[in-house]
Amino acid sequence: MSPVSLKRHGTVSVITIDNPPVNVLSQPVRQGLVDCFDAAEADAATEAVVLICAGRTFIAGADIREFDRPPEEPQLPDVVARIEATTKPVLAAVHGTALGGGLEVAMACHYRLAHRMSTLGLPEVTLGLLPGATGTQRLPRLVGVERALDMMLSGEPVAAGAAMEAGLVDKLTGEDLLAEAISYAEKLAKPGPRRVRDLAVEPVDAAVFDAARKRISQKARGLLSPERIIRSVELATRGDFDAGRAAERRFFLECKASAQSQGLRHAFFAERKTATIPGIGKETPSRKIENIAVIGAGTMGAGIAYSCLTAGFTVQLLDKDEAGLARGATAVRKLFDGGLARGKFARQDLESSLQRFHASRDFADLGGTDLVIEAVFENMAIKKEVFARLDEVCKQGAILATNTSTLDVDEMASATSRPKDVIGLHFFSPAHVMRLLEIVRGAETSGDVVVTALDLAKKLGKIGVVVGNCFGFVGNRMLYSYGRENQLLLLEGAAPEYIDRILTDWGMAMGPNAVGDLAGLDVGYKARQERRDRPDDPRFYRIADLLAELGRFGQKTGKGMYRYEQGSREPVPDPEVQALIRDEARRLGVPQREISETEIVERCIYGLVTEGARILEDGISHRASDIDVVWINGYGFPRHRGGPLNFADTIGVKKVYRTVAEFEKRFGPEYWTPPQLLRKLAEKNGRFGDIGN
Ligand code: 3H9
Repeated sequence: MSPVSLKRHGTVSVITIDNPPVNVLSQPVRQGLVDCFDAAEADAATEAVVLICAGRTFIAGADIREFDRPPEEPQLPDVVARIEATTKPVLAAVHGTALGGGLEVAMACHYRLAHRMSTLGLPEVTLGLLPGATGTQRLPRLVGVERALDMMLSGEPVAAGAAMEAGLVDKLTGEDLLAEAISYAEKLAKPGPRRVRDLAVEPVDAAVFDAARKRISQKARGLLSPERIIRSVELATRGDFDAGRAAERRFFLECKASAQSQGLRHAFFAERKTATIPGIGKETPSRKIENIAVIGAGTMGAGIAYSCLTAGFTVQLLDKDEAGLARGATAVRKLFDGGLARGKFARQDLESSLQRFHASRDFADLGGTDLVIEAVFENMAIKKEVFARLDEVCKQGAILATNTSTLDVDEMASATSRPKDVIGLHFFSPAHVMRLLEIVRGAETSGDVVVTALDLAKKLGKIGVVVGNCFGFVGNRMLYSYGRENQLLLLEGAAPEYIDRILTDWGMAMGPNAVGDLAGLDVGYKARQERRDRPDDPRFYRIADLLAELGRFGQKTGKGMYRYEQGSREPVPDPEVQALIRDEARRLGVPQREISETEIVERCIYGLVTEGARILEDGISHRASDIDVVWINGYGFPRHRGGPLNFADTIGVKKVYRTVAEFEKRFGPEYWTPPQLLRKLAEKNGRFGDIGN
């Protein structure tokens, strides 16, 4: 049965798309639309047509899954042209979200009625695409060039009210969308069809395009689709709709075929897969969480408390130190002030959130807590003490979580009588900004605790990724390999700023040396001291350790791998560090040499890939794409490369394997022995992307 149906109500034909969950424009929908518009056109009793969707939303866009297959007829630009050509007035009735191809379909309709709570947008840029069904030509005709560029370059949807003010929507409605649409359509027979393609684009100064180009050169460095969006809109201003449409189509196909779009599409689906956990069925219940306690009122604890408060939980911040607790409470308040200033919520929401916030120094206050998140100093003995105390005071069924970034969750669980209730919730700093939550499942953590943690992530607006228990879990375990190569490259003669520039040019949000200074070199130093399986290699993180031992902790001390002028976060290369690295290399007998850009990228990024492969082999992650999600959302890995393992798939696992095998010969087997999984995949021409899906 077709997902598109036609039913006449008096003189109005209603075409309904019913393609759950989000009414994407897959081939049967496109065919159904053409058939139904043909039928409505041919029906003499029909004077106007309404296009509406069943279920929770209007059309959410083209079916992205189809982009990896050869295109099937009818194609969306033709469907859109068919809708616009209808000789009877066509009204789009929008609810939920009208996104991408969905908004393009709505713009091909002659009028648009939108539910007050709906949103409309062209998010194609987030998938490395541009609107490919005349969106780049129609939107500027409706809302003007500047607004259209903003919407398409940010990909952010706009609320129906704002869309109406901008000219994208003709009328807003309350609850009964269908009834209001029919009544509105009945009045449209007289004005008749009104086609967006016939509207003129208001002329703008060329400076508008220069400004947009400047913006993308800063924000979307090296990305193809933003530039193609700007060019398409420039063409729209020339007034020839068909020429603009043809160029847009060419650009769309170019972007769709690009590795950037493939990587971004991979990231889109990877992020939606993380909630499916092998062995935990949909029937597994979630525990009820209303009251959350955060132990440790440092920066991380305050950030976690703030995130939980803004998500509607009641939060208790606990610290044994009075002054520390006061500082934590002030930090929470400051985060709220910042949120208010940025328009994240209204003042009354702030006040009601703060009413749910309590500070305490007494563990005995935690008796009613549903979930405790421990965020104390990264030291096993201290953490075990905290867990033993929690075991005494918390009610049965409470979840006891640790925010450790590297330490053994099972060992902490062993300090309690209820290891099945213990889990790792590894937030990333700043906790209220970073979207990743690594959910560490201990050997005994029960399924419902994992499900509850995934639910919590969703409520906090984060992406929860379930990982196993090992030193550093997924993210930091891989970071060790990446950082290890950075450190070795320093000793071998590559300057910190050279390595950082090459890796940021490659797409990393920041270089590893600038990141170290931002996070604090003392933090990594202490974590390495706690590490039991630290390699017996004098070169291992030698430069970072040396700087930390000299009190050069990074930005907070004004000196680290770089130096920082008073009050500035701008890293300045420091000759002292260069001399120190040279001396240390000499002392350790490491010859310094010129190192190519390719070698830097390969050693750092293949370091990530090989550790990722080991993580899969060890069962710490059960899906390659989960590893990609961790690195994209927690470590600034370029989203358009789809994560480290997707990147390996893109360039070919065979190539990665061959290079790693060469590195084994060149640099020794200690770090570079190719994992079995990498070898096996290379032998059978396999892909990481097929693991765990
Ligand atoms: C485009 O339109 C190109 C055109 O300009 C030109 C063409 C020629 N395709 O996110 P959810 C799946 S590009 C295929 O969990 P929510 C999703 O994977 C497109 N599948 O729900 C998930 O599947 P599963 C432009 C899609 O309520 C399920 O639907 N449009 C698509 O949190 C539910 O999704 C976009 O970029 C899709 N387009 O959020 C919008 N969309 O259940 C992309 C969703 O198997 N979509 N799925 O895991 C979204 O932003 C959100 O899905 C939406 C709902 C806000 C709609």
